[in-house]
Amino acid sequence: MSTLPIVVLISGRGSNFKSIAEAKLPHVEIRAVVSNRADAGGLEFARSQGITTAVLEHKNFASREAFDTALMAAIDQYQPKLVVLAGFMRILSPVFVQHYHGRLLNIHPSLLPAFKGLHSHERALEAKVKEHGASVHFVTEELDSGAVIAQARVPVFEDDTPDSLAARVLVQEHRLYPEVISWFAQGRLQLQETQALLDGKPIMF
Ligand code: NHR
Ligand code: GAR
Repeated sequence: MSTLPIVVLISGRGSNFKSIAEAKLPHVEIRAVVSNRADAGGLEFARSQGITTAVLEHKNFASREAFDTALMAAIDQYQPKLVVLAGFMRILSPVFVQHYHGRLLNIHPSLLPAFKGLHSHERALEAKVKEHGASVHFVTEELDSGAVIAQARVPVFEDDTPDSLAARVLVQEHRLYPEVISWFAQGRLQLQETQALLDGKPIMF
């Protein structure tokens, strides 16, 4: 099997990036980690592992499109076959999403289609749901609305706070994301129209 070169995009702590790196997935090579914030904690871990890092601060660009164009150029230097959003906090414009069509993944901390967008844990608690979790999906133009590939579920407890719930979900994220990336590396995962396929069969949620 040939090796899958990937680029990981982060904005902060980078624990999902770390879980992917530490999984030491066969046939996956992390070519670079790119952050839109110079102070993202995940950058230090990358440097400690000898993984190439790049920082592109969105605040230095005049528009979202200008930032996204520079981000594409930065990513494409590494010629990834897959781009992984791991706690990346900037909405991406249509040209970016189309450029990486079928090879751009995100992990979102909710059971999609519930609680798209920011502050999903707070909103899950406000809605008094009994179950919450995380979803890995192909990224499409509409925020958090691309085909769902896999989900992990956790119970919600009466005394949960957004932080306690986020911590329970995060444990599952760290298990889920490396597994999905390994499927992609094995050539088992595809986006066909608006549907995710695993081993050629539709993944239903
Ligand atoms: N871009 C597209 N086109 N489609 C998706 O599905 C995307 C995306 C970019 C990021 C991650 C997403 C999440 O998992 C993601 C999915 C940022 C925001 C946001 O509102 C919302 C969702 C996600 C990421 N960002 C603000 C913005 O103006 C900035 C917030 C900040 O900097 O703290 O871009 O939840
Ligand atoms: C994770 O819970 C991830 O699902 C979520 O932010 C956290 C990032 O943690 N992503 C988003 O909310 C995207 N908008 P990490 O930096 O430690 O991986």
